[in-house]
Amino acid sequence: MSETNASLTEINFDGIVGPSHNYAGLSLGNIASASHKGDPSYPRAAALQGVAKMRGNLDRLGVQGFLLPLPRPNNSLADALAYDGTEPAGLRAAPWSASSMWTANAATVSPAPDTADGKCHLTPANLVTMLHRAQEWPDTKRMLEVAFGDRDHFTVHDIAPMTFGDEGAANHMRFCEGHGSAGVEVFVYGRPGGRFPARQHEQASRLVARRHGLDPARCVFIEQNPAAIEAGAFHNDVVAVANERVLFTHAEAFADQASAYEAIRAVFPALEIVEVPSDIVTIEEAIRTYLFNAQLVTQPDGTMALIVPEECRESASVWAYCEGMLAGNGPIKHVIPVDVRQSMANGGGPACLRLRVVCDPRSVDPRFMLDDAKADLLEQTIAAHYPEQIDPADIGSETLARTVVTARKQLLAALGITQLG
Ligand code: SUG
Repeated sequence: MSETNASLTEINFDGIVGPSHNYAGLSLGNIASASHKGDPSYPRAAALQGVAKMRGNLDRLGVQGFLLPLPRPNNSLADALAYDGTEPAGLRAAPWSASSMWTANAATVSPAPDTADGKCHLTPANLVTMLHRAQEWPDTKRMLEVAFGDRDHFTVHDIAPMTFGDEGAANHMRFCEGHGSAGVEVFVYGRPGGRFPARQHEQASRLVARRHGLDPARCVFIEQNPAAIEAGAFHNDVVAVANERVLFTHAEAFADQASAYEAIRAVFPALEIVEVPSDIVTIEEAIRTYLFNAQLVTQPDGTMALIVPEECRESASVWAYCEGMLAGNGPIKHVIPVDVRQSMANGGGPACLRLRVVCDPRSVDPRFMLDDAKADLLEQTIAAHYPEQIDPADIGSETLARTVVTARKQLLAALGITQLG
């Protein structure tokens, strides 16, 4: 294996939940989104849950970043949709979506040890499959260019051409001996034609790998199991997660499970697979509880922890599996439940809420790095300015628009970020 660059660390950049967080049922194929459609949402609680998760990870890992909510309502999208009252409600809700909180879909990231020019490459995701998500990339790209503006260390690319759906890091896994050493990057794509859209296209994954300057011999392209997509795994990160040598996966994640393992092992022989069998946790229960939409992290003492949603603890089969796993001799030594229920109700677990970037923390714009004082500041600003509740009928209201715009402005002002107003 290549040498390790000790200055490189994995940083989780969590999306701060935006003040317009709501349940509009916009994501076909995402069961939580569909089943919570029309429920009242609680943006203040949602954002505070997110900050609490970040605080926990800051304590645990010593480093934590964040990305900001995007400007909402998006008036230019609203104008483009030419409302006259005949449009479906989903079209009215799209410009209000706070979906950029799920930063696992913000971009695909290839860290410096994997790339030909030794820089960290980021390609913002075009998210073309869903209208409410397709509006994100221009603002996301601008933000990535600020947060990762140091051109000696980072290259932020254009999005993939819109013909090819790209949903970013949610369909990308990286295997390595340690985060600072050269990795093997695994891209998981869906084949279209099923009941639900396959949101990650193979050619998007392949062009991202080429433009990031990855060694083709250290890239693996794997098809997602169409049955998993049918069951509601609209991204690979709903059924599998990787960290260093470890792949934690459901037995039905990939179209051909054995060949997928073989293909990764062929280029990364140290691979350790923790496979959860279907007769222990069904794919439906895995998707309902988001056991795999977990953050699998290496703690400073070298042990691995799995940060799962609280919903896992409430499921008899999932929790029994976790307890059995901890009693065994596997690589995952801790399972830590966190409360992100407001995000979960829209299909976003702990892993959806973060974008992993392996880099030298000193190369990141410090305004996007969390410390305790900034966590306090975020909490105060959220508590003072975020709406407590949004009912479906509030979407489109002038009063709510003013509240949402002001809350975001206050957040940016508190953090001293002026470029993204
Ligand atoms: O794109 N939900 C998001 C959830 C994204 C989860 N991300 C990862 N798995 N990485 C989505 O489907 C629901 C919005 C609504 O219905 O109002 C939504 O967009």
